[in-house]
Amino acid sequence: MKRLLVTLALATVALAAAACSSTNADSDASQAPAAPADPNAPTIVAKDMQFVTKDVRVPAGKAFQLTFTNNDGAPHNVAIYTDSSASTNLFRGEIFAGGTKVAEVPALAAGTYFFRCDVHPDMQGTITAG
Ligand SMILES: [Cu+2]
Repeated sequence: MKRLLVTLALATVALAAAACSSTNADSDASQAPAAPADPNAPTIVAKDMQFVTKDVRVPAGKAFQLTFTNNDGAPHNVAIYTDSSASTNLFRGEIFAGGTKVAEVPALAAGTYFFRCDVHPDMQGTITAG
């Protein structure tokens, strides 16, 4: 009797685990890319004259591929500066309207940086390298 209970308990755990993992797989596939899965290849999205992605994390001291998707008909880019004064530029992405482009961004030392659209400086976000 005791053995049967243990078996039942194990089976229940296994079923729960299976249900859990399949749920996770479904939600991963359907959810919006709020947080990029791969920090080495972050994605920034612009829509309705603002960045949908306002916080980006990248590895420190390592060049990374930045995917920029512009869902607007208006031209945007992603330009990275040391801080919000935008006086020292570290990377300037191509300005384009409607579409996706991938750019290679040079390594950033650990810290927090500022990014904006150079065409519309009110479009802003933060990049954290760590
Ligand atoms: Cu813009």
